[in-house]
Amino acid sequence: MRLVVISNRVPAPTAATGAGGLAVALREALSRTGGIWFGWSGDRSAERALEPSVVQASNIAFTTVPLTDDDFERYYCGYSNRVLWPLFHEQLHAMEYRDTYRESYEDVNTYFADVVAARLEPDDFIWIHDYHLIPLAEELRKRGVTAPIGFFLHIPFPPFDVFRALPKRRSLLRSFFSYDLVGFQTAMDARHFADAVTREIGASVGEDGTVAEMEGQRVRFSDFPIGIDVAATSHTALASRSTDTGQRLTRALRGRKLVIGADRLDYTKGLVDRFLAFERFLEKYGSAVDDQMIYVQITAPSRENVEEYQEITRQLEAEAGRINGCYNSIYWTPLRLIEQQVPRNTLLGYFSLSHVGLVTPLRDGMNLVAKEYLAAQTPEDPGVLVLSSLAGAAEELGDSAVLVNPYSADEVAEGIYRALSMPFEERRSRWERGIEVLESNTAEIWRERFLDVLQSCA
Ligand code: GDG
Repeated sequence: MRLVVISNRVPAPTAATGAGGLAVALREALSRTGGIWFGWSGDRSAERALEPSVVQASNIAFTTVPLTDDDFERYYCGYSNRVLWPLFHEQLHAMEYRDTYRESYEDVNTYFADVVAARLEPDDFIWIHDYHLIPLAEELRKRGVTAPIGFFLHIPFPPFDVFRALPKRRSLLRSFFSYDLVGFQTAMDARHFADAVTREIGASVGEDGTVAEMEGQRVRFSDFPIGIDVAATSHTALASRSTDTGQRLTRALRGRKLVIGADRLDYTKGLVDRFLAFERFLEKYGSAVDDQMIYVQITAPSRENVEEYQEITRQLEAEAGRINGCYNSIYWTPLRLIEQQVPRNTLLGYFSLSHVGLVTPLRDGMNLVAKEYLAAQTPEDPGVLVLSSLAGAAEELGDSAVLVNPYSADEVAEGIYRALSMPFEERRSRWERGIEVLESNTAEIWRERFLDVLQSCA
């Protein structure tokens, strides 16, 4: 038995261990059984490749192909990031549909299928990741692949009333039926999926809501909330407190409490609304917290070629300048915007030294920052997570975080104040509940649960 993982991007073999939880979890799964990690190399070239480039690192073959400029514009920036990403996050105003995007999406999935199908062995099983590659199993089946194929959607599945805004959506829904198993982040996503396939393409869903059937095709589906490596995250965070960067932050804080946010730069993360909520917090509580706290927002650049992302950068810079302009004084600048990717251990150290973690996406499949933030705290002085009720993580962490509606600046402002002033006993008991949840569903447990069910489909 050999595992074949397929995702839009494949991490460099050398980078995977330093990267976030997901890359590590998948790499571990691959190293256990040996296998292939296939996807886009991140390069663009004039022609698609007939033969992939393969870098063998111990028992894993990192197998990649380039995209053409057209593929990049239409499949990646277009259908994946301007259609499916906003649609699935219920941000219809950001959706920009074109038939040419959809055609390119389908075409790149056939390109991937051609390259992968030629490299499969009889007892392989295949795990496909995320919204870029929904039709891939169907294309593999057309090429005679009979291996078990699983799919995991990292982002939310939208309610049917939102989903039906997608033009020509039926074939996308039908393509889910070529999988043996489809995993979602939350039970709500799985329900939305069941609703869409029954209402749109007349599938029937079994009473327990985990099997859908259509024209003789049958797919199992369920929620498999993604986890993190709690022990490694906590260990790295603790170790990072006493490094130079950790000590430098402690000195810079001069006893002030740190509110921290760290997000990929993306409109779904609700950063502009978060800044406005922080302004509301300063309006309401500014005199009480004057020079007693600072808010640091780290935004790691992403998808820089997509115009909307450049626009958020401009908005954030303008808002940060305006808010600081209103509230800073000779001794206090309340908001600091750091527009760069911080090394992972430094970031976890910052989480550990902070008092409040601010995670307020407008919608999110799960949100690993929320989980990493809790794992980075210590029982001696745990920080408080202020979490959007619209993040998938809220389904598991509702008892341990201060839940807020990210669309309400008042609620977020109050959440920040409540977190900053929360008594030790309450902080500790909330954190303990959170850690218990995280330990009961680590990255390893998530992966093994999914692969066990997938194997049982063989
Ligand atoms: C998708 C879904 C789902 C952030 N800033 C820095 C940095 N990060 C790391 C975090 C975390 C990762 O990036 C972000 O993960 P999220 O889960 O928050 O968000 P997406 O990238 O949108 O991921 C999401 C996830 O897939 C997994 O299924 O949870 O809902 O959208 O690990 O720590 N890392 C470093 N520097 C930074 O400045 N090193």
